[in-house]
Amino acid sequence: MASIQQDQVQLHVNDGPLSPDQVGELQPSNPSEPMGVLRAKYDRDGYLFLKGILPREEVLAAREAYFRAMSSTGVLEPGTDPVEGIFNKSADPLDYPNIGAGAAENSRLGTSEKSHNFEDLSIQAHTQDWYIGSRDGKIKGFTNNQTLRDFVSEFTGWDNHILSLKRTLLRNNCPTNRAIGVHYDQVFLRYGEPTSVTAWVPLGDIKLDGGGLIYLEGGEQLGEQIENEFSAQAIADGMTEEEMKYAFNKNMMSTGFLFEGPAEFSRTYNRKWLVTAYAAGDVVLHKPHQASNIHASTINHDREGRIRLGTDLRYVNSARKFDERWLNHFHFNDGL
Ligand SMILES: O=C(O)CCC(=O)C(=O)O
Ligand SMILES: [Fe+2]
Repeated sequence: MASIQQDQVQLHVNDGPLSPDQVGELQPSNPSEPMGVLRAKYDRDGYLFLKGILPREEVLAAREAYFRAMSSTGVLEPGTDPVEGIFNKSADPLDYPNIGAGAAENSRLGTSEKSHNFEDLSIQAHTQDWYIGSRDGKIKGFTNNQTLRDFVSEFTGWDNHILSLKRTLLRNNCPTNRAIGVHYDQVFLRYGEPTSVTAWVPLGDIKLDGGGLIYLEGGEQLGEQIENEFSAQAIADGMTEEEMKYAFNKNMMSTGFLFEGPAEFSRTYNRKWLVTAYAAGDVVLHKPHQASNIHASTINHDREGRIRLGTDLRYVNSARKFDERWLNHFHFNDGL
């Protein structure tokens, strides 16, 4: 992508730098385009990058609430405004791990006492009023965002059957920390039909090198190829067909990821990673199945030390079979 080379922005993933020929551009859509057009793009690309679908102020208010709640951990640079989410220059990023970035069965990533405190607080954030709303209904809560819910309900045609899953993940990518590996979401939602919709919501602006999500270009045939490789392996392992259906993990990393390193993955399968800068208010909808969507994240190298915060909200059709393990808030060792 020309602009990336001109700007000399080097993108980094878990296994090193991405070279310019491994990178393409994620295509934006305007939420006011006709639904038919948007649905066709989602079916073709496996993602729909909706620019500015949410009010910027609402997203920034959520960012601010999150960092206010986390500030006692020392994660923020002293004297900076919490909404900026600037990482403390004198802190060690390893004391501030990115929950959900790859520990087996969502166990802790951190090893220090500081990191455990940070992880505990990051988990508590998932049940705070600003995020899930207050019991008395006075505070609506970011995850109950009506604009997004209405959009997904119309977009999918699920209408009143739309259900937003309680299990979500607020992901705090501090500069240089490990990012999420190569995966598709159905692995974690496999007790349901592969029709859920993930809404990946950046909570704040994310520069190109600020640790945003990246999507693999044209996964269609690749998904099939990977599936066939899995099946061959499963048969070689002596699995029955029923075991095979649920045992994706046996053929993958213990974490459920396809691969830890996006750079090598792109070289092996000769596919580009589609990248972009994100603004507060943008949302990417993506499909859960490997035949249509494989994604990962870059490592945060924001020059101002801005922490990348995002959340994944998931929607399902409650009239169909969905993965009920997602009806509880995220907690460590929840087996997902
Ligand atoms: O925010 C991230 O790093 C990962 C998000 C993700 O994989 C998802 O929303 O499905
Ligand atoms: Fe994902």
